[in-house]
Amino acid sequence: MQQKALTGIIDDSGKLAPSYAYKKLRLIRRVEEKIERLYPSDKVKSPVHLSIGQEAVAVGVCSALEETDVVFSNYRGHAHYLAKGGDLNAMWAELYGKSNGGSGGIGGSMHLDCWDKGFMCTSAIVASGIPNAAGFALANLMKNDPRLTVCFHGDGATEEGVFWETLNFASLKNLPILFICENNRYAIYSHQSARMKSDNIVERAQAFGLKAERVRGESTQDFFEATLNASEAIKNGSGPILLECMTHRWRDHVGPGEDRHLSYRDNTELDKAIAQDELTEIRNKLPKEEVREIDEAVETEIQTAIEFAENGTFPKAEELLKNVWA
Ligand SMILES: Cc1ncc(C[n+]2csc(CCOP(=O)(O)OP(=O)(O)O)c2C)c(N)n1
Ligand SMILES: [Mg+2]
Repeated sequence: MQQKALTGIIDDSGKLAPSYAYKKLRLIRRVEEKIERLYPSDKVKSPVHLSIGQEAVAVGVCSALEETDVVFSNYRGHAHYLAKGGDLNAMWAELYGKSNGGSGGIGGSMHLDCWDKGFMCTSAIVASGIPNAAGFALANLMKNDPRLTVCFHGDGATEEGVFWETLNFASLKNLPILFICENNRYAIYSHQSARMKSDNIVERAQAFGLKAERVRGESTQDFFEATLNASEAIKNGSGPILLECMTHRWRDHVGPGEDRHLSYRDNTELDKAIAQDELTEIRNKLPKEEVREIDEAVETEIQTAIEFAENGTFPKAEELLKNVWA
């Protein structure tokens, strides 16, 4: 906690500092808005799954972690990557398919990593990060390495068998792992109620012997506090914990733009979520001058990343199979 105070992550009262939270939330929002704007130009070479609306989970959770803790994520991973401190230049170049991208330009938006900052990987395959994260946690346990492993996944990922197999194994072996279920209620265009008999991910996780709870509210501070408590418990040997974080995806499942015209969800529900935007709420609490400075710094950071990506070169055709194992 002392380190968090020194780096401005928490304020004097021990809460997540509004200026820190705002800077992260703003960076993530503006990065994704810029991606949306650039997308039609075909500069972004892969599909994108935007987290606009869900940023509070990523920022709340990652701000509570230590830099050495390690995050695994899914294809909707821009927010997790940036909240954990992932390098924006490397991310933008990766989106542009350039060699100076984090995965050498061959992974795209769904395959991000930044090991220096404890961000292991994202993956396009639903639930595939879950057993990988548990394997990492098991290795750490066996090596007496105190790092926490954090695994972000969606509500839809809990419908994969491997999710429950992993919970069973993690619980059995008392693995030091935190599962963050980002429940935006949808898997592509299907509501949770069309996919599950009852809305009880937490109860089902508890049946495997895990501590599991739904986070009380949907603010950055709520996610921060829940993660701090869970992280402390896990580091003291509690075994795995699952936090269900309720949230709202504002954009289409994949690609830029909204999806209101598809009429698969109640747009008034979406309007309500947008009206309660966490970013705006925190922004309104900060002095105007501070907001202006943060906004300017964020725009400069994004512009620098775009230039970094523009200046990169595409990987050579002969490099295509370089990292293929078999
Ligand atoms: C194994 C597998 N099955 C199906 C898909 C297609 N698919 C991509 S995203 C997705 C929905 C996942 O929903 P959720 O886990 O709730 O995450 P969200 O997209 O809401 O963030 C599906 C079914 C896939 N990529 N991988
Ligand atoms: Mg979902």
